[in-house]
Amino acid sequence: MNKAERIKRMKVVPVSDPALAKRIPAGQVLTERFPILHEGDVPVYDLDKWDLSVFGEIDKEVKLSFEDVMKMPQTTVTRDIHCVTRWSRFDNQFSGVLFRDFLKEIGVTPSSKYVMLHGDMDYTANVSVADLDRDDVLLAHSFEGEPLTDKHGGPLRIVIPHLYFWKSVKWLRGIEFINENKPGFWEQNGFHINGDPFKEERFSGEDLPIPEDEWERKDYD
Ligand SMILES: Nc1nc2c(c(=O)[nH]1)N[C@H]1C(S)=C(S)[C@@H](COP(=O)(O)O)O[C@H]1N2
Ligand SMILES: [Mo]
Repeated sequence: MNKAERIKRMKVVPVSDPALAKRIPAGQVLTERFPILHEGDVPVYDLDKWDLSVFGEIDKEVKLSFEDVMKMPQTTVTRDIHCVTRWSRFDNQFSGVLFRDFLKEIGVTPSSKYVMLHGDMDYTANVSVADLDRDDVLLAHSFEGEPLTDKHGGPLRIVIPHLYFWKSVKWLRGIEFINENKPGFWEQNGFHINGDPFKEERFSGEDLPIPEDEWERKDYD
C-alpha cells in the first residue's frame, strides 16, 4: 500500500476550521475510524462471574458484580479522545457510571492521591485521584448507545478523555488506591507518568519510535 492509499484507509480528516483545529493536540491527526489497540488477547467473559475489585488504601475493600455497576446512576458523556500513536477522534459518546458517583455509591472516601487501574490481560495504568474526580471520567459499558464490543474493552472500561487513551484501561477489573504514584504498564515502558495530550506528555525520556502507521495497521470497528 502506498502512502496515499494508507491515508485514505485511515480516513484522516483534514481540519482547517480553527475552532476544530484547537481540539486537536499537537502532533495528532484526526480520524473518523475507531482503531483497536491493545497488548495480548481479547478476554472472554462469563458476565455472571465477572467482578470489579476496589482495594488498597481505602477504608473498606469492595467487590462488585456487573449488575451492581449497572444499578448505579448512569451518565453519558461525549468527548474527544487522543491516542499517543497520533490519532484523535472527535465526539465519542460513552455511557456508564461517573467515577465520582461510583465512589459515592460504594461509600469509599480515598485517603490516597493515586490509583492503579488494573485491566485484563495484566494491563495497568496509573492515574491521580484528581484526574478521576471530574465530570467526564466514566466507568463505561456503552459506546454510541451500544454495549462496548469486546475489542473496545467490554463489558467495562474506564474512559479518561483528557489523558492519552492508553490510560483508558479496557476490561477493567481492579481499582487500587495507592499512597505513592508509580508507573503502570506503558509508563514503565517509556511513556509519560501523566499523559496529558495538550502538553504532549508522550514519553518519560527520549522519544520512542512509534511508526507513523502503527495504528493504521491495526483493526478498526
Ligand atoms: N486492558 C487493556 N486496556 C488498554 C490497553 C491494553 O493493552 N489492555 N491498551 C490501551 C491503549 S494503548 C489504547 S490506545 C486504548 C485503545 O482503546 P481502543 O482499542 O478502544 O481504541 O486502550 C488502552 N487500554
Ligand atoms: Mo495506545
